[in-house]
Amino acid sequence: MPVQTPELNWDTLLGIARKNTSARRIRRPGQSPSTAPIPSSLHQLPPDTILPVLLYRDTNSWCPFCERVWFALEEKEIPFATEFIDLSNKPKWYTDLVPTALVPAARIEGELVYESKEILLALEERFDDLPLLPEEPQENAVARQWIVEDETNGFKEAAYKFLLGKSSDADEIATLQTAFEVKLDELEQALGKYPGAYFLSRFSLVDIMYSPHLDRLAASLPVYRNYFIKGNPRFPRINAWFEALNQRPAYHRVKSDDITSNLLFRRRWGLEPVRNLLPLDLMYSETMQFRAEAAERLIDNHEVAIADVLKNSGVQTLAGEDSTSAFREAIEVHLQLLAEYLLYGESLPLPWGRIGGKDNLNPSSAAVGAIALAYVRNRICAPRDMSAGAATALRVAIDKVLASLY
Ligand SMILES: N[C@@H](CCC(=O)N[C@@H](CS)C(=O)NCC(=O)O)C(=O)O
Repeated sequence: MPVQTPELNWDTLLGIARKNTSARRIRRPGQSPSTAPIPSSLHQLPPDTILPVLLYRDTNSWCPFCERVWFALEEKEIPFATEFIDLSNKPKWYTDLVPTALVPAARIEGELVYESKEILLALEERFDDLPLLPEEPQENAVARQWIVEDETNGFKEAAYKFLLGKSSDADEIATLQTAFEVKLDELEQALGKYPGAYFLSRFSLVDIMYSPHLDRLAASLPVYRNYFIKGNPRFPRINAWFEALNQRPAYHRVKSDDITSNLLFRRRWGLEPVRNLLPLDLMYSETMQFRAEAAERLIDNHEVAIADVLKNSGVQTLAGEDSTSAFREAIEVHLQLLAEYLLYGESLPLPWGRIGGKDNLNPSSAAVGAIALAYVRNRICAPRDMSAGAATALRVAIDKVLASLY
């Protein structure tokens, strides 16, 4: 028996999504980014409390150094507010305030601190609940040494030379790969110094220093250099470390998804992929919590999403101004189909049930819908717009709806 499609609109869809996820974000009408995450610790405070930390970070939430600070704030459950800095057009007040003019910077109980490492250590000093440095003095000294060596051990330099190097000379690339592998071998060894999967005998600032960089490298080296860290038998401890990080809720709040990283390196550094983008992790698309979060974001922000598709996807160039309202309607129908698919999954005869059968689909509406879906698939960024899990669930769902359009 065919499944009956309920009468759905944005409001009822939002209600259904919110029943299935507790993830919420703050709306920022007319600003970029259009939403901001809510720290998981905020509910612990009475409303209107002055938050102890203000984090200055990049508008696109791509900065790995900002991710370090956000990760620590979430792990330590410190309530904080975020101020976004547009790195392509930094405000004068920011360059006047922060000597390096870089992000991240933070106001910690009123005091300005900059440089991610200094911010992490300052948070540790002032908020001693949930410590991220070991108490045992010798291990504490090792931790501090490794944190300082982040600037001098050459890991990041070797990694990004290999990833971003423009050379097409195979020998040169092989030399850069070897230099990077030496650094990975050093990390592999360091991970063996203490028992357990982390750098020290428990999760610490050292893990936080490395995770944003290793995540981006593990996601993008396969695509741009055909080089794999994940699944590489040469690095069993690094792989076990990734698995251990995966168990931490704070990590899932702050991390990027693979596609965001992949697209970033193409857009920002003009890298040419040597193979397809990494396959989407279907685990996320099967988890209702992530599907519902993706749906909640899409539904709550649908006006912004529709305006963005109309303005930036190129769809407007297909016809004159007079088609705007028809285009708008086509985009809206397809985004609503997507939200329904996220919430109802395979139980809906998508997308045709929604519009009364395949024969009722106007070809121009389908064409505009396909553009809108393809655009949204690449446009969303994690964690700027939603968590990495939700972004992955959304991209998987878009592929599914797109595949049923033609
Ligand atoms: N050593 C700094 C590095 C920070 C950094 O490089 N931030 C980049 C964003 S990922 C930035 O602010 N770039 C803007 C610019 O270079 O003007 C730290 O650890 O905080």
